[in-house]
Amino acid sequence: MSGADYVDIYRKASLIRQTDRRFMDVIASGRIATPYYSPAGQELIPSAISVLLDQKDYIVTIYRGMHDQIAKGVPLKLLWAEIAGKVTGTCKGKGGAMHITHPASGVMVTTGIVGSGLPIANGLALASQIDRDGRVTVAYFGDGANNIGAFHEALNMASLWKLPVIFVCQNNRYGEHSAFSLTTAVERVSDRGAAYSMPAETVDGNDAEAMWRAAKVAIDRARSGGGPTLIEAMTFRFYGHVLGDDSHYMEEGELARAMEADPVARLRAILIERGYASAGQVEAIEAAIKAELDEAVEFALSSEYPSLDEINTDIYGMETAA
Ligand SMILES: Cc1ncc(C[n+]2csc(CCOP(=O)(O)OP(=O)(O)O)c2C)c(N)n1
Repeated sequence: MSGADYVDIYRKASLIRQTDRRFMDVIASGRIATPYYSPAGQELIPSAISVLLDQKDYIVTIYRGMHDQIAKGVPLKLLWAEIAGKVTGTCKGKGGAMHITHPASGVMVTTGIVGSGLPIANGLALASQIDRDGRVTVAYFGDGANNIGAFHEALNMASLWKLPVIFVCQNNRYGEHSAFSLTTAVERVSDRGAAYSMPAETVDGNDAEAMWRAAKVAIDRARSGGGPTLIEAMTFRFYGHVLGDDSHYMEEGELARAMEADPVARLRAILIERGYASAGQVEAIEAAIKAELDEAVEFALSSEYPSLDEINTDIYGMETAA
């Protein structure tokens, strides 16, 4: 991995971190009303993967997937407007954070039903296989999904049909308020790859280079017809399950230790220590992000809500509700 790759990964991770902080501020100030599932702490996973993906490649993700969406390239203004419920958002303000969809960036669907994205990823990958369009699909999900039936069905079928799909479990050690070890019979999610004859590995998702290397192997395999890979990326979430969660169910000191080892701050230090970028260059990257963010927040807050005429359009089930 080159110094330029490090800088590209940091640029994405820093954009995600600043966006997350600003969302928490704006929500706390009452200017946007939404449940909020912060991905802080997990930034390096999709950042390292996305620098290896093409725009045409697909991802599917979950309600905690803002980092995945930003890393894949969803325009910041449209993301902010959608989460603010405005008509200028990716889904005209009617999907919200749970349903960010922006096909132009390859973000095909965001779901709130645990595990439901994996079979959808298979469908996208099957279409690519039939069309021979060279795309790969990445399915992002949490550790909670590894005990859902859809996970097992999707892995089996992807392996059998050698689909160009990569299953990325972002193992932040908790599913809502339940510890991984209390809900999962295997020690590692990657142990489950063997049951489906699927290459699988556990990596440190907070280590940019380890994540990048694992992603490269998986993407090359998928693109060359070698079929799927399961990657379990170990990480931690900094703000609990949902904003306002007091994290009472965590082990004493666990959260403080994770925050001390902040992966974004560590990557920033690596850039400077190894000379991939000077302190001034890193600060310039961060300042440019802040300016972009200021514009996106202003755009979202000053946009309109969908009109009453518009509000029922594109909404599933309105035929019966009318
Ligand atoms: C099928 C299903 N069962 C239960 C829920 C309720 N639920 C919402 S989030 C969540 C925890 C998921 O944890 P994980 O998959 O580890 O993702 P994380 O939030 O940690 O990123 C649960 C059980 C749901 N949304 N869908």
